[in-house]
Amino acid sequence: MQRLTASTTPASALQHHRALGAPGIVHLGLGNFHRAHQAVHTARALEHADGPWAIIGVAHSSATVAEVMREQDLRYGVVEISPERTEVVVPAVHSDVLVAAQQPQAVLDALAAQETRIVTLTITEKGYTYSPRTKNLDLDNPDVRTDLAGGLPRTTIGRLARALQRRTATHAAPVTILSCDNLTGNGDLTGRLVREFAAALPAAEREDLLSYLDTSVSFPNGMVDRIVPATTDTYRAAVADRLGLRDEVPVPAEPFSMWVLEDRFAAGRPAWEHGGVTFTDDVEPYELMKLRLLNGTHSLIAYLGALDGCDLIAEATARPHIAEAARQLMRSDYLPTLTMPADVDFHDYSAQLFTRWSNTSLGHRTRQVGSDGSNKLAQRVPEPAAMHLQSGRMPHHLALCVAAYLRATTAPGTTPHTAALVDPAAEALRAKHAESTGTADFVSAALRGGLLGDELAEHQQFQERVAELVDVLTAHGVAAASQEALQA
Ligand code: CS2
Repeated sequence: MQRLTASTTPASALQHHRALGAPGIVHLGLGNFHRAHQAVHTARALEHADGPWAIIGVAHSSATVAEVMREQDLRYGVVEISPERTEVVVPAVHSDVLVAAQQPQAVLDALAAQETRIVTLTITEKGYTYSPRTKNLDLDNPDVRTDLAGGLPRTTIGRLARALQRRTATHAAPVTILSCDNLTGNGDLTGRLVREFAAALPAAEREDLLSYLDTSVSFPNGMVDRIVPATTDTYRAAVADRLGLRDEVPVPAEPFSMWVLEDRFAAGRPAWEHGGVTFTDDVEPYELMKLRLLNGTHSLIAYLGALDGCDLIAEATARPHIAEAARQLMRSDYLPTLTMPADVDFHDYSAQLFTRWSNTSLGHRTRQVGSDGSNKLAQRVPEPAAMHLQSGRMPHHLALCVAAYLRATTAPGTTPHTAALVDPAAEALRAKHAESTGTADFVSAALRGGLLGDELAEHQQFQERVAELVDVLTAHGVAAASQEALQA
């Protein structure tokens, strides 16, 4: 079978037919999410107006996708899949791909180039090298320290700061840095971390950079949403079936996609308003709605599902006790902490979430959503939990989410799906678990270790509730713990 390349891409699958123009965008984090979300919205915008919006995609360390994309003339298929239909589109918006671990100088050059107008990021929560407890740049992180000392940077924040320094010293052209990660106030946070990095530099290096940051660099906030599982042979087969071509790096995605952005671009942007993007002055209600109702509930479903023996999110959502726990988490614990965006109705949104989670064709795995909980939960649990606790109410389902995370992480042998979870904090949590005198002691040690911020680290009643639920999960399983959280 012929390979997917520029010359074999069928016109019917190609997402845009206009000129890409110069590479106005450098994207850090060439993962599946970027390739199925931002690339697709940008291709749609390019259908409306020509570039300069070709994208240079930068992989952080793995060269696999970049190498195959090069072999395929930077083409790949996005397989939009639901039980009703499967469609393959080819966004074709990349003009080059780089691998930061192998080509750090080329990455710095691309970020510092005058023609770069926007730098977009999907580097996941842990890529921001900040402390989930303080939300400040983690100055104890050895890579951050090395980047501050000079030489070619290894962290994303270091790379951004060093590239901005070079821009200041050369052309000083304005640029936008656009975070597309699931973090509260993702633009504000990125801007603050870059400033903290700049502030930690020697005085002689610091001043010009800080004033360039003030005058010429913007960090809009944004909310991104599309469920994008890992690639498997099923999706390679779907491209072969639909296009009659061999694509080694297709990206699966649900049909749904949403991107809400603040319109604060220092040096222009693609006509994304024609590419399905919503612009607003106030992204926060969208961000919090999505981070809590979708991502927070996703975590609960993933941990309860993995503990209950489910490989897939759709399988977990189909179990009535897990679905009920998810519904309660949304309605009782999350909704009261939200101001829903004016154009979104809670009932419609939550019903739509259930439909999306129940997409059985998608193959989204509990292990994918459940991995990296130590970085993800900090965005999804502490703030809403604290809001309830401050007004004297126990958020039982947030406690259940934390309990399920702790149980899944410290008893990986429970099912093959808990065994498959990957988390940078797992080892430390297991050590605490082994040393503790009982569940309450363990939960308190885990939370005092900074897992979920300062407020929950001090809240004894919350910790006791989490410990009770861990005990029920351990002794009686997921259905009993879901019932216990409900009865409260
Ligand atoms: C998920 C997200 O893995 C996770 O933590 O909750 O990746 C989720 O699928 C996306 O944010 C959907 O937009």
